[in-house]
Amino acid sequence: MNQPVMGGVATMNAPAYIKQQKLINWVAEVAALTKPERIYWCDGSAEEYDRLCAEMVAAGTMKKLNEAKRPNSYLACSDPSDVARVEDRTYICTQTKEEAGPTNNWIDPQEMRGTLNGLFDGCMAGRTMYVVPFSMGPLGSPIAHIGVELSDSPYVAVNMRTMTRMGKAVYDVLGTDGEFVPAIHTVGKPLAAGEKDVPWPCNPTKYIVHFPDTREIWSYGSGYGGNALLGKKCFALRIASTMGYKEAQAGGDGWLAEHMLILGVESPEGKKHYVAAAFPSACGKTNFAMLIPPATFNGWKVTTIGDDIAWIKPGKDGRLYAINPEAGYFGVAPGTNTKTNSNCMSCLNENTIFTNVALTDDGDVWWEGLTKEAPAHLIDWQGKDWTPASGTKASHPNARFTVSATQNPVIDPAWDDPAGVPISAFIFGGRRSTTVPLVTEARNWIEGVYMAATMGSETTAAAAGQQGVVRRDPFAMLPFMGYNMSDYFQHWLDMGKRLEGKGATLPKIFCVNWFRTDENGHFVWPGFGDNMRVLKWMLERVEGTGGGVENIFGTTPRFGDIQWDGLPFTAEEFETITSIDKDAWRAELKLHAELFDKLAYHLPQELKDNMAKLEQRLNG
Ligand code: SAT
Ligand code: MN
Repeated sequence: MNQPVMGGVATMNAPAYIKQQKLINWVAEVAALTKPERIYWCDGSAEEYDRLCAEMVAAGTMKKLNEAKRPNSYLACSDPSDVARVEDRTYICTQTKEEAGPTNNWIDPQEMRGTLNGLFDGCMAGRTMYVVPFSMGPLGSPIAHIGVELSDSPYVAVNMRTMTRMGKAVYDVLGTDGEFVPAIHTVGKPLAAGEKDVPWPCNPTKYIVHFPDTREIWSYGSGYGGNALLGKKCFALRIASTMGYKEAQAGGDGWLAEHMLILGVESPEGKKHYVAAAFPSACGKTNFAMLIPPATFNGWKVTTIGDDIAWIKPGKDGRLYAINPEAGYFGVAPGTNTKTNSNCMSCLNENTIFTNVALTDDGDVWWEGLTKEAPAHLIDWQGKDWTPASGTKASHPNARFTVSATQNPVIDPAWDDPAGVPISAFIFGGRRSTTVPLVTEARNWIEGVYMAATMGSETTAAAAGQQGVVRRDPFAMLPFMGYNMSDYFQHWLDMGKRLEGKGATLPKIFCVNWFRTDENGHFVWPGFGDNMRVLKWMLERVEGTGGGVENIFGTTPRFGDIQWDGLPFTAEEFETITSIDKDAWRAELKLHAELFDKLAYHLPQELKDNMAKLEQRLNG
């Protein structure tokens, strides 16, 4: 791996199995700019993963956990300033500001290229540049796409191996002229000759930049997941959403890149449906994707296709088919335990990278919520001694695990199927302590798109910034939209219209809220496995057997429409989380109107009409 340095630029030594000259030229160009000491071409092998991890242990970036307790697992602790996505440093650089839309930071592409060329000049000095080939989606699937990330972070290389289909086989799919998304990442901390590295290099200046027209991604200054694992939010959401939209603009059916989990539900009679559900970051997507039905739901099975991102494309039969472009889970550790997500806990038994959790005295990991009582002594995520009396959190609220999907005990047999799975229902959910009822079914596609477009959620630790304030988060895509939000709404509406025109039955659309609280601020709905009760009702609605009543916004279940056995939940409690407070909704509609004002450019007329109807019903 130690290749010689020639004239300040590492030699290429591209492996013979790479047949694409365009790719090799691009790597050479980036190396000429960033000036790494050496270039390393990742092959994705287990041997390579183990070696890179061992090197990071030697460098102090990771600790090897107790092999007897947590085989082949590691703990990485980041710089305290580099713990979450940086939305205010994330840019969409389209030709015009309108194309990026009012929800994105925009800078003229030429100007941004100038800035980046300056920042990236020599940024990898003294480091290795890893060439990381990856497929988002099953290799060779008609819904999948390929990317290549160049990064000076070995942490990125090993995480990408778990999170994507990474390695040599990608080059076979690429061939001599296949397309790939070029992604460049640096921690932004060049090393001078002889300079000692720090355990988690990063830079206070950060740029997460997307050029949708050329599908390029440039990321500077952060080693944190969503900023650095460029296959994830940058490619699979921001760039991919643009790709799907442009395909429709060019006259095709187009496709959707969504911030959605995908799960399968099978009834005791063997009837199976797949649903895709969008929630903002750190609102329980991973838990929902691995849900264990209550004991009284004999014979019901929930299986996982994906926990964070869905790529969705119309099939020949007019139905929407979804794949999980990822191959692993980058989930939130705090709050995860055998009660909230026992399947996830099984995933984490081995072969896991933990980031920013606490270290126990016997070389294992701990985080808030793992056990009722904290251990008497820990090393916290910042490397300091910690006891329950410390008064601080031992793990960071956005601490994460990286684990392969194949370790999920309830992985769906079709999770890797190149054809994807047909979607029967979309679910949109936010974190709202008031106003939004437990579950509502949209009466039609337009009403559903309206619900998703006007979704609000209280902010979480997944992004830097203030937590717990309600912000509009359309489709849970606010931080991940690659183009103009109103054009995206139109893309959804058009997709529905086109498919309906072909005689297809569209997925039903539901809006949920697991997070309503009582007057003391306590969650009323038990959530987790009990969400199965809501899921079952939704599937009954899909099949046309479920009961409900129409209200101002759509259809909601009555107390008697939900299966309650095994849960002592009263009609009064149900009322607390399903009631519609007209005054609260008048205030809510004002916020919808504010959002629509902000998104006025290209805002679909259908959504304005739907809002007018809502206002009428509310005041009528
Ligand atoms: O963006 S990350 O993948 O780091 C986590 C999230 O916000 O969902
Ligand atoms: Mn996410």
